[in-house]
Amino acid sequence: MTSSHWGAFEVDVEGGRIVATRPFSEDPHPSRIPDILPAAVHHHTRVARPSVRRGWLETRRGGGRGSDEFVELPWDEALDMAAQEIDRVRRTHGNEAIFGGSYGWGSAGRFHHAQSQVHRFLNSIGGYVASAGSYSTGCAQAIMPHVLGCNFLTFLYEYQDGWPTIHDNTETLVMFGGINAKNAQVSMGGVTEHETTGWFERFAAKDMRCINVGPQRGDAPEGCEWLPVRPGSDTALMLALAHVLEDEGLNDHAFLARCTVGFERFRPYLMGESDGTPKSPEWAAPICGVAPEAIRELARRMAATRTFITLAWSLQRAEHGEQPYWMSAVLAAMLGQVGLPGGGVGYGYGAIGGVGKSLKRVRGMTLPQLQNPIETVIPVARIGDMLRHPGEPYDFNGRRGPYPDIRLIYWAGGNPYHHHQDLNALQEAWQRPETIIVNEPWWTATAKRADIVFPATTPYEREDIGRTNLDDYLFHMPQLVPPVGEARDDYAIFAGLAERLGAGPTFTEGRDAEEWIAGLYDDYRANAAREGVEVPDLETLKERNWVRLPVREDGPNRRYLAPFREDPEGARLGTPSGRIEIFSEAIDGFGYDDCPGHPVWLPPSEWLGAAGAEAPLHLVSPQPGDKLHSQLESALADVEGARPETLVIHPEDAAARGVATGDLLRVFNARGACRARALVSEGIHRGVVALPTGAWFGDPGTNIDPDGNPNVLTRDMGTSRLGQGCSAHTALVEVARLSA
Ligand SMILES: Nc1nc2c(c(=O)[nH]1)N[C@H]1C(S)=C(S)[C@@H](COP(=O)(O)OP(=O)(O)OC[C@H]3O[C@@H](n4cnc5c(=O)[nH]c(N)nc54)[C@H](O)[C@@H]3O)O[C@H]1N2
Ligand SMILES: Nc1nc2c(c(=O)[nH]1)N[C@H]1C(S)=C(S)[C@@H](COP(=O)(O)OP(=O)(O)OC[C@H]3O[C@@H](n4cnc5c(=O)[nH]c(N)nc54)[C@H](O)[C@@H]3O)O[C@H]1N2
Ligand SMILES: [Mo]
Repeated sequence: MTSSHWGAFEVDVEGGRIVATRPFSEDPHPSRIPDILPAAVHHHTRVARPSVRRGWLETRRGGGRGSDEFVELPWDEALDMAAQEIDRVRRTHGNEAIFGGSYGWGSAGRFHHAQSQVHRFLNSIGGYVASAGSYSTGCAQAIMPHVLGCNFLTFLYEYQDGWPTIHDNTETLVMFGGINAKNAQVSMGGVTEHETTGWFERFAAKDMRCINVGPQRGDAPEGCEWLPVRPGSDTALMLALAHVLEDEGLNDHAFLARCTVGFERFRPYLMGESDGTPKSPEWAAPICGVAPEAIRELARRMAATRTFITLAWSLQRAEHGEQPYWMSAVLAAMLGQVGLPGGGVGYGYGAIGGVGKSLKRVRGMTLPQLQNPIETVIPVARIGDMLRHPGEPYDFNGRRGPYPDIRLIYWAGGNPYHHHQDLNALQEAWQRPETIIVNEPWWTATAKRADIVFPATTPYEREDIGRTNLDDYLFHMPQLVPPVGEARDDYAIFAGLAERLGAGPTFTEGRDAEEWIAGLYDDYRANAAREGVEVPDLETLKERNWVRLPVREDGPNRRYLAPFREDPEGARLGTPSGRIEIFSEAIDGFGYDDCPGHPVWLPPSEWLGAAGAEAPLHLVSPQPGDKLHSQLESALADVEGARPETLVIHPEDAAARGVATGDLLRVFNARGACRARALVSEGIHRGVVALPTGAWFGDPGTNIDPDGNPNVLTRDMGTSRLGQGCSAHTALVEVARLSA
């Protein structure tokens, strides 16, 4: 038995190979993702030995990444070479020239957490340029503290209502972007009991009205109502709902006066007094594609019942993603239910399986990362800009500063050629640094575009502990099979480099992996005891393989907005005013035209309202249902008919292009092109197409990405100067049938 980001599963091993996986008995709705695992772990695309790109080996130059062949070297030689190069760069240019942001999910397991390992290593040798935020919620992490006054991730995981509270209290659940059981399959660090589907069965049984507001019917479980809206237009719809509340006297002015600031600065915009455009249902209808009467009916319903508004993270993974997030809090405040059980607003239910679980938290099992002497940090999704514009200033959440001049990139546990937008542009910018080093189990597009590749083990080839505060299980993850090829653990790779760079003792503290795991485990166990949670000792856990911890609690997630609602003065929020900020003096003071002092409707540069003949369809690129991002893709791509990826298209758009289900397509815009396989469906808004992420980016030199990676089409731009998040969902494309 082992744990993973997609849950726990049993593993059958024969002759040193994983031959099958089976669901964990305690999981009511196990994920099917592990089915493909045996084929992936032993796949021919595993990196067998340390490998160095021939062009770099011969010239030490950056050009040619992605097209050169690789030369395999013995470990010692490759480690010597990498250490010498890191040393050269830090001596010549300083540690400020090393980018170690190294974003990505890597794998579950606490000690062998690749990001912690690479950050600890780089800190032990003088530091690195880090990245802040995430592709998941970077924009929300910037905007929401201005509005709600607390760290967004703390709000998500500790303050929002849990499923039981929603079940017991909510009458109307309005889900912008849906609540998706497919996405709740995974959760960072593990999700043992997959609960989302079960909760929706219970919601249906008690006649909770669940409304999925978004471009795809399938974003919410069956039985939910679907209110189709155009992508990128949610803010307009929310403004119109707010307009109805104000217009019809349903706005809770008493709550606004007690618990918010700035409604009087927002109201003239809402009612059209400041710009001559009332944000009425008639105004919003052509923008979002929802009829005025349906908007009115929804607003009245929301005011008349206990209403919980939820937003998928996807809404802020788009240009001006700050606006729907901010506006949702304003709408919830106008309804006056913020802080009531099962009322108000919450974010990311269904985005990952851990959101909504009501659990007591215990700190620990985290590898200390040491201090980073380098203070330069970029917003994570701005890596392309950083490489293109060294030394040039950019704005981020009220600060302005230059991008660093990066000479060396180290990546472990992430796949930028999966996660970044406009991959053709990234590939060009990627040629600039002098050296790129990657630790990877598989020959991903990122590994193929590196200069030095170290083969890393997968979790099944090493021992670890599985735990997260978003789950109530604790796992011993035994080593199940020997390392594939000559793969080594990230810890061993970094220990080898640190030693060569004179930082061996700082990095390892004289401990091997087993000693680290035992030490981290004991600290965690002591923390748990202080919290009154009994955790078995490591030997007992090893024998039992897993335990369920007594950390479930009903409604612990009510410790922020509920007390604030009761006593706004005594339990002030962390905003400058101590209240929910409908108008933010701080944001207004930044002077950003792309994120002014209160929520506004700002049309994105690419959406159906701006569609032209060249690119008439809005592309959304959601998470894949059959895997986690680009992981396990090598084996999935082998399945007959699985690639290129499936693109969902509305029947009218398909008919206009002579496209039928199963047809091979070319999906394209000015940034690039990929292949896809058509699935014609009524479950998608007309004018919208959906192509999941996760297909591996192809080799350079093809003008059409063969397997269907949507990031050849997406736009690489910040959400705004405030959030600088990833704008993956803002893209227009055209689709055509490919012959044969
Ligand atoms: N168009 C579009 N793009 C998106 C998104 C979108 O919605 N649309 N979503 C974005 C989001 S939210 C995210 S989080 C990102 C995800 O992007 P990533 O997190 O970068 O994607 P993964 O495929 O999970 O990459 C993890 C990599 O780590 C490797 N790995 C696994 N275990 C280990 C290990 O132990 N050691 C080492 N060294 N490597 C290991 C895996 O093989 C894999 O290549 O994508 C973003 N990109
Ligand atoms: N199986 C699986 N699950 C995953 C992942 C995975 O790779 N595989 N990745 C995980 C990660 S890292 C993250 S961050 C989360 C992401 O969780 P989310 O951000 O919630 O998920 P997405 O799949 O990007 O988007 C969900 C839906 O939002 C809709 N949508 C897109 N744009 C808009 C819009 O403008 N308005 C509205 N109303 N709807 C819109 C799309 O139809 C899409 O299907 O998922 C996690 N879960
Ligand atoms: Mo994410």
